[in-house]
Amino acid sequence: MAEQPSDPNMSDYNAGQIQVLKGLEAVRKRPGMYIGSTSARGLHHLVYEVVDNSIDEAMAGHCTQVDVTIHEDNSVTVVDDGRGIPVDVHPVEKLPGVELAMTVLHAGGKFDKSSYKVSGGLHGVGVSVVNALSSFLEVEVHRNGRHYHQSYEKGIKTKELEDLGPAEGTGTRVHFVPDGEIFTETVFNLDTLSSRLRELAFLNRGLKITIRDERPDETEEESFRYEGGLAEYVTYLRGARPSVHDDVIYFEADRPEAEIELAMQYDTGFSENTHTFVNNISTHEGGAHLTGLKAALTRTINDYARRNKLFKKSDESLSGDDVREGLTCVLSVRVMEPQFEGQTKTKLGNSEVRGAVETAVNEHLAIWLDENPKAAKAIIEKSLQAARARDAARRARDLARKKNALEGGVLPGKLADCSLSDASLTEIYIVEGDSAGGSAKQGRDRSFQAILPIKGKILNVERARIDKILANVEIRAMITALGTGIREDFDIEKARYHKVIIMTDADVDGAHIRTLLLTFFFRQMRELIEAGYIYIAQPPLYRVAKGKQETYAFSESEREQIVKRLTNGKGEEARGLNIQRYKGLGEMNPDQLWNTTMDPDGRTLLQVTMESAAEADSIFSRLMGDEVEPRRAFIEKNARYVRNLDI
Ligand code: 0RA
Repeated sequence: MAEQPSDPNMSDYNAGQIQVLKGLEAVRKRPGMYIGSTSARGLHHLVYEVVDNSIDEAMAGHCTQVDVTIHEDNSVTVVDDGRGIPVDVHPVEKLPGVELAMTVLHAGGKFDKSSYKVSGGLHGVGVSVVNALSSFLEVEVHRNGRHYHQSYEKGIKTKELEDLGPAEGTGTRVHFVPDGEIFTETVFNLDTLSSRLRELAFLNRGLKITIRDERPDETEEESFRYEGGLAEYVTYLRGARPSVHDDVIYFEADRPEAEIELAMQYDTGFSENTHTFVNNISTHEGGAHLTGLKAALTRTINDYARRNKLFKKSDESLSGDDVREGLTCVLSVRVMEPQFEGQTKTKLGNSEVRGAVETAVNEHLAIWLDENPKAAKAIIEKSLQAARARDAARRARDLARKKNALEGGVLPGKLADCSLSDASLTEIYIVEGDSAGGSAKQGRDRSFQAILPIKGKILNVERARIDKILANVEIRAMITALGTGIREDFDIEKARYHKVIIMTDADVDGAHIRTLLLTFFFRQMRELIEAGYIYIAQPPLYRVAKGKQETYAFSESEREQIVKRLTNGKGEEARGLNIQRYKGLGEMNPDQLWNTTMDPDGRTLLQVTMESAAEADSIFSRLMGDEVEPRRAFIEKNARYVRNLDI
């Protein structure tokens, strides 16, 4: 393209016209910069660009109908009944307005500053870009009672603006052939165009948009016109999902920062369907307007529920996700100078719009809820259900995550494992306290006996929910050591030991800890009890020594018998008799612990059985409660669930 004023064909071009040519040349050199791509997407964008101009005319209140036609040759015509592009000669540029619009980048906005025009992103680059990327373009204007015509090739005019004679009404017709040298794809997709045009019709209440496809085999015409605007859009988007309330919530608000239009309706589904638009452009990435909407929704719905006593508990509240579950919502704002940001330039940056939307939604939604108490109640109930489901789901997720972590295979650091790996031969002692654990580690037969010390107090979790129980380090160590997993994931085949021996102090605290452990096994590893893998160690209560001779008593009556025997009936006061009461396992040295409690040849183990799962369940359930008495009763009756084994 020649740019030199000395070029004979260009000699009458002024500086402005050289600028025009440079501009159009830039568009053809880097079309992607202006329309995003030269593939099908960019191709369709040409149509949107032309239609946008007609829509601008409609938004300004001067246009009622836009007709789009795809011709046989894959060229497109867009006709509107707006005011028509001005044709009078511009005083400075000395060219007709329509010619400036067709050749000067971003010329559109220069005509009319008072309307909402799109800018930024790929929109609003102007019809001149379409012109530059078309091998042929003709524009016709009905205005001033006359019919005007002008044509171009690759953005360069091939005819001066011509007056073709008298005409009725006003409007603009643009017919263009996308340049095959620019586009890798030159075939239009009817569905693609239809869905954008339908969207535009919903967004511009009452505007009629038609699309006709004249290509062979595809001849089809569709017409979109929605008197209900966004409200109808919401009904359309909701589709077959049953609604929670009959009427679509709808309002418009005029604010200095933005014109706001919102429509929404809840359905019985679980997904959120929110679409936001700025000046008819879909803002996929959201932005200020969406932020304002979300804040207002959460606040207004919570306020309403609280004011109308629809929460059961005083501290109950609904999260943003709760109040958006099953919501179909379209928010459309019109902003004078929109700032489009984000990866795809579909995020509204204008921060002042946030507050405008938030205030408007707070106000109008509160009024709507007050005026529609039945619908409001249904909406709150739906949100409360969402809240409960979300809570349950979160617990299940946490549980699953924790279970995964427990199956990780890294054995707890406190576990002193045995060397044999055949589970049918091995046993694990779960020992109360680190000091007893130390003695047990020293006294054990390390070939088949593993020791896991646990801190008793931390196990005080009988009334906690499973998520809390599983957050307990001691419990986690135990699950990992046993290797079976818990609950639905429990697998007895993975048990790393076939004897799990609870070894606690022979006092009330010890009994308590034993109860807690049994509760845990019953709830989380019931099959372990059913398989008979759970045992209770029986450490002695007394050591009765006479000289070098030492005997152990496991009960009061046993102690009495021993004392009688060693003193020939004289009783405890007899000299030379040393009676020690064990207050804890820790008081025994490793040898004593081995001899009395751990050596399979000398120990007594009680096997935990379940007379019936139902009965055990009821006992454990009572133990889960706040009352102390049933818990104490259980501890006393514990022996009912165990029977002597090794004797
Ligand atoms: C600028 C000013 C006026 C109309 C338009 C542009 C206009 C542009 C297009 C593009 C396609 N269809 C269009 N319709 C109108 C109005 C000038 C006036 O009458 O005051």
